[in-house]
Amino acid sequence: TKARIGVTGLAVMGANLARNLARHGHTVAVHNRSRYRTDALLKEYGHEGEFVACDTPEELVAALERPRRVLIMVKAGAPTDAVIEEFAPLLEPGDMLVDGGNAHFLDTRRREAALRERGIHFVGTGVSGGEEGALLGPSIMPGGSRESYEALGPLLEDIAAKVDGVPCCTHIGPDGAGHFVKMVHNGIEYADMQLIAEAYDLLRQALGMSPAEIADVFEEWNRGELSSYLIEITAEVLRQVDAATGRPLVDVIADRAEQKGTGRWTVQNALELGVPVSGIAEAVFARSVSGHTELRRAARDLPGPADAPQAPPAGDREGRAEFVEDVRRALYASKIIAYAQGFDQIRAGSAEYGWDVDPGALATIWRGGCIIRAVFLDRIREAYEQESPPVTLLTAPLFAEALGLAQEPWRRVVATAAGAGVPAPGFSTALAYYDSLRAGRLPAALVQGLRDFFGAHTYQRSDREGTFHTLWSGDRTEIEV
Ligand code: NBP
Repeated sequence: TKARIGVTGLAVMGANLARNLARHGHTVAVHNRSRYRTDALLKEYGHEGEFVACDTPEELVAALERPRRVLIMVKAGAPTDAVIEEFAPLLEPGDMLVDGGNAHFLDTRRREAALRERGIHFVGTGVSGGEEGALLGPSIMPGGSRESYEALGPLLEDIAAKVDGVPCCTHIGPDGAGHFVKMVHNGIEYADMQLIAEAYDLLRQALGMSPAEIADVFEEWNRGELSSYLIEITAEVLRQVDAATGRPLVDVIADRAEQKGTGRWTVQNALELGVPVSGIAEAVFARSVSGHTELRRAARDLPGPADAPQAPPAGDREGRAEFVEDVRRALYASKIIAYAQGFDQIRAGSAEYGWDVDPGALATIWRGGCIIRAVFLDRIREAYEQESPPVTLLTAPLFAEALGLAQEPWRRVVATAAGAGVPAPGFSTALAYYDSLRAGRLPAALVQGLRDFFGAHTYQRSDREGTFHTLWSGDRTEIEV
């Protein structure tokens, strides 16, 4: 019998996806550029299911039933192009090449267009959940043609995570749509982690709580509306003690956050589309600030507030509990903003590239398997399933109510952070966005006035139609242009 699917690229992700497929009863043909990985997979896990070890791309292709499905799990970038060039000539019209790597969606669009001309379906697929997700059930975001999803979808849905019996996999949209939403997913993940880190920092610095005490707080929060994978593992990381020094591990880890680039891609694309994703952008910049050792060293002696911290002192138990609750509400509100902005970007991208992405379906498949999995995504799904979906998630009834309850605590937290000199860029930018959208009038009017003054860029009036310019260097009368 022929294999149902082939996997090429058997590093950790490819090997785990191949095992996941085999464990679900599918015969999997496996191939890797260097044979040792194929051997290792067969030797250690060959008993888990039916594998067909292949030495060459030709062997892999020959081992597959038709239409052929080849899942590429190699390093993103040039290696992906190299592998596509190896396999494409061996395939026939109707066959599918699936890229499960972290490709940039514009590369996916290019590859899809080129392969479509050769009659091959190219399926750029976001896969989230890391190594463990790949093995036990990831969240899967396939793009590409609808036709390809008919042949591939059932297989992917089989190995995806399930929430309430619903697989965390759906057809996202044509060409680069799958990789696009995976990119924004990662951007949201950046924002979520930054907000969690700020909440921790405030409890630590303003209240003077220990990492273990803060772990207790996160464990408690994980039982409520914040319940999520990231909140859960925050408690675990904060509780970890370094074996070498006996200190909390979080105090020993160097405070420089690294990045692989998907957050940066998200913000670059948001700038192109003109979508304000300030929460994600601040998170990317916060990582970048943390890595600027030289800047930080140079600025270390700049003055801070004289009387920090501003939060309730150790004796004031009630006040301290109230502050912890304020931080929880600020975190939840800021999280709503960051997700709303990410979903705005998905809607804008979908319109720009002609994809018709269904945001409710996306929230559904992010409920499990992926890093941002959370109860909260069910609320987003519900918001988009309403008869008239909201223009922004902020005004969906449930979120509007949560923001209403949170807004005063949120202001207190941002004020406390500013007073105590604790940086909270994520909380602050989220609140500023909330207030900007709410504002009856924005000072953008003055910006337009300035632009007209120095560059004759003209302006519109709010009381009548037309385009106007004031003769700033003349008699300062207004003309219609
Ligand atoms: P890596 O990203 O470390 O890639 C290693 C694999 O690429 C090996 O199989 C290697 O073959 C192969 N490869 C390279 Br490098 N250049 C090649 C070439 N020119 N031709 C053929 N094969 C080549 O593997 P990974 O961490 O398993 O990730 C795979 C993909 O999944 C990446 O795109 C990654 O971004 C994405 N992803 C990773 C995660 C995660 O949590 N790690 C999550 C989601 C998505 P060799 O053995 O012969 O060197």
